[in-house]
Amino acid sequence: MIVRHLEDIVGTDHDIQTPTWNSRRLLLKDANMGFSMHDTLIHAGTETEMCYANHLEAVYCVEGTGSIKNLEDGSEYEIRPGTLYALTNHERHILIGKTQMRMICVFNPPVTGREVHDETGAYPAELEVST
Ligand code: 9YT
Repeated sequence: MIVRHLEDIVGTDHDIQTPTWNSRRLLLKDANMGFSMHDTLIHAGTETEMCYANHLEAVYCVEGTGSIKNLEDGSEYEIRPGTLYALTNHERHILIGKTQMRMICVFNPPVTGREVHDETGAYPAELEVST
């Protein structure tokens, strides 16, 4: 069994910072759960374009407001606490934080740790972990 608290992650190398988001990686590939789980902050007033070519991702909003635009068909959805979106077909999308949004993110396959988006908006299929 694994028991962790967000406080154990904040400020460590499992707290990944980018200009538009900050991902606190609670559970990674090395936990052998088949998924990873992150507590992510999307910064207020930002837009992030992403396309997870190598992963499926489900995202559940617990704080803040914003929207998601599906660039495959142009559809746009409001996000508020209680909203879930699941990228079932690796959709290219833009995530817009109106206020700071706190999102619980689950990735399948799990990320290994340090991933940030590459120039295509994806994470690599697998990133080597240095121990
Ligand atoms: C919600 C979202 O896609 N944010 C970008 C970061 C990513 N979810 C992560 O690595 O936690």
